[in-house]
Amino acid sequence: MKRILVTGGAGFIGSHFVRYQLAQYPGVHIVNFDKLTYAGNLDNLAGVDESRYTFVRGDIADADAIRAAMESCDAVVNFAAETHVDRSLMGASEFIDTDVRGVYNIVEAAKQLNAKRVLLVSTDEVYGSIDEGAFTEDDPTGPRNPYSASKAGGELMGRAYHQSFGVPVIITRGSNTYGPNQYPEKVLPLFVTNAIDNRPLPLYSGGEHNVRDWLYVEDHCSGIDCALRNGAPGEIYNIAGGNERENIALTHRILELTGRDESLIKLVPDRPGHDRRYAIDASKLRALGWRPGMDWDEGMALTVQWYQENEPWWRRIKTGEYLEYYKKQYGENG
Ligand code: NAD
Ligand code: TDX
Repeated sequence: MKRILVTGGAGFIGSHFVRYQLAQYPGVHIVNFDKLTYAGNLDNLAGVDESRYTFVRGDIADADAIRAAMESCDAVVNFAAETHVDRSLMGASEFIDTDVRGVYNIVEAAKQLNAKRVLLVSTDEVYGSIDEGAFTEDDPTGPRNPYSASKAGGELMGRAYHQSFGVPVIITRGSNTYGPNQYPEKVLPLFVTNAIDNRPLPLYSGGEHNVRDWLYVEDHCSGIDCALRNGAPGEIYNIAGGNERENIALTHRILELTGRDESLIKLVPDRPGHDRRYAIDASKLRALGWRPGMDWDEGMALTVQWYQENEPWWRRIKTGEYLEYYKKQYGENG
């Protein structure tokens, strides 16, 4: 793989993946194809080696544009997606355009161009909620919100293209990811940046019952890379962080690291259809040699420190469209 098309490479995980590829594989050239939605941010890629990196602004829902970008590449790794559950609950049209039709366009272009590898980055949310134990790749999917339903739709199209036409599609399902450069609508960067500003942390439903498994962004990238290079076409690989935390415990850790107290916690009405717990078993990817490297306490400390030291990055985001969304989601006094 000499030229890899990375779609959605200006977002949170995609931008770390671009840097990861350039650092790990000196012979690789990356083409980053990104629509630059509200979540896309070229600041995330400041300082990358331009001699081995090309940016193309485009929409994966545009079949001609994605096909043209794929023509010069051997493989494609898709990060491009509408990714926020709360936004999908306000309206899912863009989720269907990107997460379903966009993925269809990618696998169709891959079929036409005989791409060597197509890796679709998906999510543990497609399994739905689990009270005990952990999902394996053989378990049926049961998405329960419009975001995860759209991601599952894209996955199914990818699997169908492998079955029907032999397109070498590999799917990864990662757990909740955290680290630098995450758009501050997701709970972790939202709470960290609000805590820095001494503003309320809007915790849904008390946060005692909801559990997420946290995966450091570099570990998510190494997991995707392992599946891309060592995985088998047609297969699905879970990527788990192994750090299950109740939301309330996560919130307390953020308060501790930012030097704030519990008075900032604001209990707000629950998210509709809120999945209680996500948990996945990553044995299949571990059998290919992947291991997460980041310790939870260290990862949290590094992440909080990054937001403390990079205020201009998130203050630029917390304007305009962001403030409108915030008001709509959390109310005038949020
Ligand atoms: P993000 O929201 O930070 O970034 C998404 C990127 O995709 C942005 O750069 C955006 O401009 C781009 N994009 C959106 N629609 C596009 C389109 N139609 N055409 C081209 N580009 C488009 O996302 P993220 O959190 O980095 O997630 C990346 C991928 O990983 C997604 O597929 C997501 O479903 C998956 N995932 C995320 C997590 C998580 O916790 N963040 C966990 C598991 C899986
Ligand atoms: O303001 C909030 N208050 C709150 O209590 C927000 C935004 C979230 N929460 C809770 C809801 C969840 O239990 O925190 C938990 C995490 O919420 P999100 O950050 O919105 O993530 P989640 O819904 O778990 O989905 C994430 O993980 C899987 C990503 O957004 C997806 O893109 C990924 O696929």
